[in-house]
Amino acid sequence: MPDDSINFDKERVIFHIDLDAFYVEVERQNDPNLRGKAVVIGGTGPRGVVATASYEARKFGVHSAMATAVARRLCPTAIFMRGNHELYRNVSKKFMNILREYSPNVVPVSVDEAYLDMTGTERLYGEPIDAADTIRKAVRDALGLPASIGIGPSKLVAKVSSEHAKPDGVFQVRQQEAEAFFAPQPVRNLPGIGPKAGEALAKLQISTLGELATAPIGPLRRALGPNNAAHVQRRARGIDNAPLRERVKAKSISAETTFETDVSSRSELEKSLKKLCERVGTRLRKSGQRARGASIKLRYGDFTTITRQRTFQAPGDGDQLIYDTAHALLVTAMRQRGDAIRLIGVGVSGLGEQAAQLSLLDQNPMADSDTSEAIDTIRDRFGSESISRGSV
Ligand code: DCP
Ligand code: MG
Repeated sequence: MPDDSINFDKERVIFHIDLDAFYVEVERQNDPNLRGKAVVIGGTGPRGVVATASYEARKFGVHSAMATAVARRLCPTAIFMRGNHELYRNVSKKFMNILREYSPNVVPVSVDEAYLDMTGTERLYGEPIDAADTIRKAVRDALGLPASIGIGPSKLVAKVSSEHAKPDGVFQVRQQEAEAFFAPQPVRNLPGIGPKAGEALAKLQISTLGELATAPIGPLRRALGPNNAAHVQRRARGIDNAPLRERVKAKSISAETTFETDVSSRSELEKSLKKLCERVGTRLRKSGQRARGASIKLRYGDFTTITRQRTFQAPGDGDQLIYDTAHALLVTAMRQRGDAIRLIGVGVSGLGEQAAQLSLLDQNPMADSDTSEAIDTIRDRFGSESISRGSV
């Protein structure tokens, strides 16, 4: 079937389900005092970053990935707390298992988000809207968590619809409605259009999906890449024939920056390193995985490139852990060669959910201490394994 031919009669029924303010709602299950209040979860130290905020806090402009210090300024009355990632991962597993009772084809995409193929389930669950309410109720009854569901003929339309379903709702868009539904939305609402693509499009005076859909292809090719432009333009019209299951879980996650002019100042390099570590850490936690180690990449002014990596004492997903490891690697590398740097990158590898086997040890408050026996136990159990398996 050519990419943009649509068969309206045989529309698929795809659900995109996403839990509302996931970390916050899990915390509210444990502590009802948090209900109805502005709650911000994330790093609470001076370098902390917001993982998520309750909808009450979002009204003040607080959002994911913002510095916690900024969030405190915007919403000083909010309750700030560090998260319990182990708990969220366990809840996430239960959530996915509930979904599997309703469709044999469930594709988790992050800790609190999945696609379900509900095509042909009408006889079992009725109209898609009713099936969605049944699933939302099942999640609410079992876990106490609010969920939103977008329904569409494709993953793309379902995903964009679920944003409109939030919070705690259902929103359905059929294929013949998709183009009109997409047209007025800002380009950044299209999954795959990040800050860079958004900026490139703004330079072409393209701010909505309707404008993107009808823009001349030449400049778009230059802005989005020659192979990408036509594909993005079809998606901007709400056309997506991608199968449900296509993404392989990443084995590593990395981010890098090229400086406009080469940098040799340590403090400036540390600043960039910190940002990169947070970006990588966010993506890692969203994937619901942990890493066994971190690496850095440095390219010098003469284009020679080095990479250095180190295994964590125990698998983890914290920004601080990634930063501390990457920073130690940077300091060592700079001692070996102090030349100005053109590009700096950070990565995490050895990703897996198996790392969560550490749960019991994790809850040991001693596990934070380098000298604790718990850490030694972890080293014994996981140190050699991580070496023999390499990146899983
Ligand atoms: N998360 C994170 N860092 C980010 C984004 C998210 O640690 N930059 C974590 C916290 C979130 C969870 O992932 O609770 C799920 O991410 P969502 O984007 O689905 O955000 P929420 O579920 O919190 O809110 P909502 O989906 O209602 O917008
Ligand atoms: Mg969510």
